[in-house]
Amino acid sequence: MPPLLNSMDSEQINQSYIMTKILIVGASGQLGSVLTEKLQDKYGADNVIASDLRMNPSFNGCFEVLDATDFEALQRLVLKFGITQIYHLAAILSANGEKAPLSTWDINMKSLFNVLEVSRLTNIDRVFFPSSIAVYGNDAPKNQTPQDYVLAPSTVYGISKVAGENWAKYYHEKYGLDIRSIRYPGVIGHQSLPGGGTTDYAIDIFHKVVKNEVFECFLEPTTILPMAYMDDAIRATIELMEAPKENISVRTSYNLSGMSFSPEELAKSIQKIYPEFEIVYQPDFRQKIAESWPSSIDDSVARADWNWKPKFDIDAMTNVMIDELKLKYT
Ligand code: AKB
Repeated sequence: MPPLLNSMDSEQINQSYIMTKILIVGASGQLGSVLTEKLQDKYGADNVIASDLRMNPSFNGCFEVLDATDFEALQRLVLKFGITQIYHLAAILSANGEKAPLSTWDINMKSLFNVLEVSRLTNIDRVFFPSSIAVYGNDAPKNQTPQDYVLAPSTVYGISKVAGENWAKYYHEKYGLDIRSIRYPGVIGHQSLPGGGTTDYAIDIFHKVVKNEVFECFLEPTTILPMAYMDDAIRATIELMEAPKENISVRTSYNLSGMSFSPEELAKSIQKIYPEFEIVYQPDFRQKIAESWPSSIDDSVARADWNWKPKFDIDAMTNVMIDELKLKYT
């Protein structure tokens, strides 16, 4: 017989945690790997099913190989585990997407359609779909880009995110699917490596710093982009997913801001700790992508709807990144 809970314990147990079974699609990626651990801590390792294209031998917990472009395979997994929530994180990012535009569109859209349809057919409670600052294009105001400005992206990744946001809204309005989304800025973390984005330089730079190497930056020194520290990005994702339904006024995707900086400003922040650190600039095709994106984002709607507030600024983020990566490399 299970031990009896005292009244305090039973009050503390949130019924929805007990009933929740989460599937993470793209769990080995930059965000997925960190989010998976956070959700395991919160909901229990048995209630979180991580999935990705290839087996992850070092993974602790329940892992399933899944190609999210395969509708039947996705549906089988959802039914097998009695999934109630899906976090769909798999996508080809901005820089890699420009190397293969048509297959990027196919992969990003097919996997999203499969998640939407399986969610509708199996009555999934809640879905998370990541969008990006890449939904904005050259014509949008660079500073404090508003939530509701016209979306005219310049990359295939951005085009797939705009389409995805509209499909999310459509599934919400037509079928009542509770799908929620954030337009992520560049996310910077020490736990995982980035995978083919334009903001990747802001992670790569820290690996070079702690290895005492010169960093060759693929963006111009003064190109300012919106960024967020990983802890803030993960907290935002979970706070949005746990917010009461009636608070969610945006069914496309929420603007989200952490901090904004240029490569030059990041180098200066690093040089406060490593004065000898050297950066050189060798801009490539990613410069044009970065130039088409906002420099800073107006996230006042997220702040008003679900109390979003970032905790990390550039120096706080630099300190943690260097401390954590020093541990990793020594
Ligand atoms: C990318 O650079 O493509 C991503 C993003 C901002 O969506 N990190």
